[in-house]
Amino acid sequence: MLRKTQSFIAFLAACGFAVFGPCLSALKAQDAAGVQFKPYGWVQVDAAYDSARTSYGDLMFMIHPETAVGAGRKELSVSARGTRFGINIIAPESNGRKVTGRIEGDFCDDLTPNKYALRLRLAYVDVALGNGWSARFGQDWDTYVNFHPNTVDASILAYMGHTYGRHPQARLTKETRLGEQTSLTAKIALQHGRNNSDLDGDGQPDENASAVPSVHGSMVFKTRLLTGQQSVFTISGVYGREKLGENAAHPGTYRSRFLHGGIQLPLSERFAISGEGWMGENVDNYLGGIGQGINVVEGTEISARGGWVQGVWSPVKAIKTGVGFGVDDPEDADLSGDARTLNGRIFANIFYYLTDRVTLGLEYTRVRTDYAITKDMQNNRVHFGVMYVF
Ligand SMILES: [Ca+2]
Ligand SMILES: [Ca+2]
Ligand SMILES: [Ca+2]
Repeated sequence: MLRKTQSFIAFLAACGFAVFGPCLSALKAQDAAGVQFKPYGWVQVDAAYDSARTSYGDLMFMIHPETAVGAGRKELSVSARGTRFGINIIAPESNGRKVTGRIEGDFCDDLTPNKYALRLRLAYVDVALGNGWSARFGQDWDTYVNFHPNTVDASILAYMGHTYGRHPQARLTKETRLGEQTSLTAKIALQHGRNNSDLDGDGQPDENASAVPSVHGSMVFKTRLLTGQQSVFTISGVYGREKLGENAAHPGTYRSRFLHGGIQLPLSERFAISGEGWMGENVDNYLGGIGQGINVVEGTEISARGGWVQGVWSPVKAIKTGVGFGVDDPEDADLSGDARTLNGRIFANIFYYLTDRVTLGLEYTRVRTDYAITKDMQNNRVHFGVMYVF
């Protein structure tokens, strides 16, 4: 089994990135033990015009402050780093347990155009325990992440109201059927942080220094209300700790707390609204607080709140169009220096499904990033993307 898996991975690597799409399509494989490997993914190219430079170009989180080199200049950025591939792994039932797994990567961590480095996004095993119980171990989306906004920009409103992350974790899930179309799912997990912040500069990530995992819980209620499609209601919470050592101006243990809710509500067969809202402190691990978690000058956690709302309309099968906004608003009194005090965008987009597998997306976005001391920045953005899903 191990050798089969190794040879499969070796074959996958041998395919090469330039041709991996066609290779993977031909690779729906099954080994001698009956373990199935189902490849999936997409090829993506993005071109974004910004009237003021952003971090990070075609994958936008915020506008550069006027003190940054080249800030305020217009820019065209183009990349294929949103390209992604993954493998679903399905093992035959054994000891009455069904085991599935997933490995997925993309290239979004590398900010140098045209020579992207592969990044591990997901890698987990999931064991179905029966009666709606399941256990998952590995790196997955954070437990409070139940859905995303529909944007051309692959940052999906990061630092602008949509909180998310992928972290190593151990998660226990119980799904209870309450009716034919109604279910309640409870999830609890121990997770570890991702952003590796070392604010006291002692060489040890501050979350590692606390020597405890963060605790995540989420409840998801799904039912059919106004249409044949499912409505989703979620409520989630997080508690974690980070520790700054003697190097810091204010050594000690800092909390990370997070309360999060979401709604996905189809109002007709062709129109749906969705959104999320959250509040918390020291939530930079989850792309909240515009990436600002602890104020090391004052020795306090930075409180923040935010959210997003989007309406999506599908007038015909081949077209999906939406408008929405997202905002992340840290508490100004918790910030020091030229901190980011507000970050948000309003956007309108249209997706055209050229074929079942090829999608063209066009998005206009008006962006605003406010700074505590220097000028508040604004940006007009036009983003065009093409995606080939396999
Ligand atoms: Ca540290
Ligand atoms: Ca933090
Ligand atoms: Ca603010």
